[in-house]
Amino acid sequence: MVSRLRRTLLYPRVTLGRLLALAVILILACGFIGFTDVFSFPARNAVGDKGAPVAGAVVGEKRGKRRADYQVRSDKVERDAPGENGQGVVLTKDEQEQADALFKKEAFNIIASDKISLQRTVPDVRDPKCKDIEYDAELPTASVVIIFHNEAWTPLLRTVWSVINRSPPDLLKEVVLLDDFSDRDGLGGKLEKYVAENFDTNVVKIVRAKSRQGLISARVRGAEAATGDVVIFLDSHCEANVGWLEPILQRIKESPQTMICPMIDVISDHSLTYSSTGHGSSGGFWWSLHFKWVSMQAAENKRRKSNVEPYRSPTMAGGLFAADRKWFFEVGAYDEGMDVWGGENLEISFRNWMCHGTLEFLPCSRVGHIFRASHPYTFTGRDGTPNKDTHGINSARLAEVWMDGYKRLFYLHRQELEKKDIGDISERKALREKLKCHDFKWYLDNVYPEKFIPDEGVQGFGQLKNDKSGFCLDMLGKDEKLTLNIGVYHCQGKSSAQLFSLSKDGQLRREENCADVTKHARDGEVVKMYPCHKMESQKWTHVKGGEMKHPATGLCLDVEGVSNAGDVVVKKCSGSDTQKWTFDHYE
Ligand code: UD2
Ligand code: MN
Repeated sequence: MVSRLRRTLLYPRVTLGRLLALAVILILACGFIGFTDVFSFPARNAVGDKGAPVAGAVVGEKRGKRRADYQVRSDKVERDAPGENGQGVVLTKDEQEQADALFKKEAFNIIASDKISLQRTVPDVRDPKCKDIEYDAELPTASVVIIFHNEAWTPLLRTVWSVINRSPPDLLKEVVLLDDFSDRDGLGGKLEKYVAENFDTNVVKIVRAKSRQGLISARVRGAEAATGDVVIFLDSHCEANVGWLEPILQRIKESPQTMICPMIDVISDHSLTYSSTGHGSSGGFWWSLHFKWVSMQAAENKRRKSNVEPYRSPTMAGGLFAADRKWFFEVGAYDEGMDVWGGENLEISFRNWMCHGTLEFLPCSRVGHIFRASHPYTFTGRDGTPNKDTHGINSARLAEVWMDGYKRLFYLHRQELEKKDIGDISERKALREKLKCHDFKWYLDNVYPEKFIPDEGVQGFGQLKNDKSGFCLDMLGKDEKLTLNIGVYHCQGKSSAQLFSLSKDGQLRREENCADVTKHARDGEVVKMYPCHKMESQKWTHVKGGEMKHPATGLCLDVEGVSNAGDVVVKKCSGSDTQKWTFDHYE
């Protein structure tokens, strides 16, 4: 193509066709240069010669459309520097020892992080179709609120740089760095100096809380300081990917009561490798009110025409989401009676759904997050209580305000909280009244019909007892995220470890896992819990006081020869007393 064009230009044999072609090329070229800023787009939010844009933000602005491909790359970072393109960092033996020693305090590999440029690039892990989507040139503006308490320097600044370098300047109103009363070295004057030297301080603003707020109130302080149309919250150890912002703003422009979560990619806490979380994950919860990743709801999967479309999620993980700023406050911001950490993610999810909003995950918007196994800060409450169970108390507040009768399922897991002082919740109850929100049953029926309710619409539930031995089925305190054997234990009364249900379609199950026996099982085989599916290895038949039979193998649940805290087995059905079972409740 190029050589043909050159030949044409060098040896012009003027024909009408060629003249016309040349005219079209000229018009297109002028339009392109005139309508876009590809060659002149400065890194407007950064000060000085910090970077060069590699792609234009506004493509064909005159046509009112743009693509999500804005990215500034620092001239000063070598392409093969440690961690570039989201690679992990390999440490020397000495460095690794240092990192290991610091891991407990920092909860991640700070030595690896410190070796990586604050402006490293990350792999564009979006579905390629995302790059073809056109967004409006005119979009609402964003305030990105990054809250932090004693965050390490490099993850914090890398979060800021990733936002600055990968957000079109015309859409990024500001970055609010909300310091939740940190007392770590470097986060005071040094941070101010760094921000002043490296960013436009009209864009990157530091706001300091005067006392420790906890992450929930800290976010509200951040949103109060924000002035953009849309407020986007990020944890202080994130990396925004290419094109992360445009889809969020487009969706909120179309639907201001929708809260939006970008896909949360994983930055390894050990190597700092950036990797894609894959596709189709959605937010759920355990009845203990811990957040849980689940697969996309079947109805959403069916409804969507393309896998780059946004999809509805029953809940969010909490840290990374966007809302129309006015709507965020209208729908009640957060429950500021919640302290330090935990529970607010499910609270805002239930509340937004129940009070006439929606919640969506956006496959084309991706932000990495360092998932840490512990917290690099104390859990001292605002009332001075050290090591406060803030997740428990915050969750009890949410259960009391939003879950109606279903709070019974939470208290089954957290009996000790039922009588605990959880503070005043009258304001939150008044909010629910004022907004005329739906009830929790509406939420379960309409937003999360896939959520299993252990004591509704089942054949039987409660403890499953064998009278002969006095044993009940029991998970024996094992981690149910792992596949494991079902045990038996002396019946304990009301205990979440002994709560089982027999569903209408014959699953002997807990919240997520079902009792499973393979068809090759032999007499005396143990029974395992696996994620529920509808296949025959997980089907059981039972009548009150009788056997619990697994028709696919013809075997029956049995405690013969099993001792306390041992594993329950399946044996040839014999009608023996060790094969007779009774639930507390039958429907
Ligand atoms: C997850 C969320 C987190 C929050 C939490 C439940 C993601 C990726 N993260 O835990 O945002 O919703 O669940 O509460 O979904 N911080 C303060 N003040 C404090 C404590 C923490 O400002 O008193 C900051 C902290 O510096 C960080 C953010 O809050 O930027 C979240 O804390 P985290 O990263 O320890 O929480 P995480 O990711 O384990
Ligand atoms: Mn986090």
